[in-house]
Amino acid sequence: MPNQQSLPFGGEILPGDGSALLIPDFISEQLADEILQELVHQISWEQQTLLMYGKYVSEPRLSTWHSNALPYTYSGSARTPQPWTDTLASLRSQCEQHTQHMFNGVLVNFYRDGNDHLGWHSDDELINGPEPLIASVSLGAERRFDLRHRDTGELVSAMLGHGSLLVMSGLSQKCWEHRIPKMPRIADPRVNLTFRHLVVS
Ligand SMILES: O=C(O)CCC(=O)C(=O)O
Ligand SMILES: [Mn+2]
Repeated sequence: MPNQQSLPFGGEILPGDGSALLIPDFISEQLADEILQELVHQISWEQQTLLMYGKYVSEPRLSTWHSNALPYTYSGSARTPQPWTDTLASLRSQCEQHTQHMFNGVLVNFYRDGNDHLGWHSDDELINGPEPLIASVSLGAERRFDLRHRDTGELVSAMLGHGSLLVMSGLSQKCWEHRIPKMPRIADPRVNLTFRHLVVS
């Protein structure tokens, strides 16, 4: 696995087949501190159970799905939409202004410590559209984000720090998988918000 010192600090992190653009200081430290505290304490966190290889397993993190009315189904599990809070709507506007794209839902993940994680996957469900643009805001503990090319197996990693924004677009979901690996030495919590535009017919 990559040495953390050698990981890119901002800019484009993919060598091709899509884009993943990292902006490390998207939100000021003070505002990021306030939003993190609010989200950790005010969201009614849920722990999803998924059916995997015939067995029910609890996701190793907490999460919620917020949108006007659209349910979101991934790995066979439909998320009931929660309303937008003022803070989530304000973050959405900041992401919309920065990316010049509209978002109609946000999946919020709460990694309680370094044992919480997210396995290899792509956000390639049909409802995301063919080449989705996803704005991913990170707050709290810095965690490593790995990407793996589906055909070549090439690995790329970056550290996602407090207040950063990662914008994934183009072929990034079709050609690459991504994950947040376990980092058991990390004791602090992290919240990640992925703003998405679900395509409804
Ligand atoms: O926590 C992260 O940075 C990634 C979240 C993610 O990939 C997802 O919610 O689909
Ligand atoms: Mn994802």
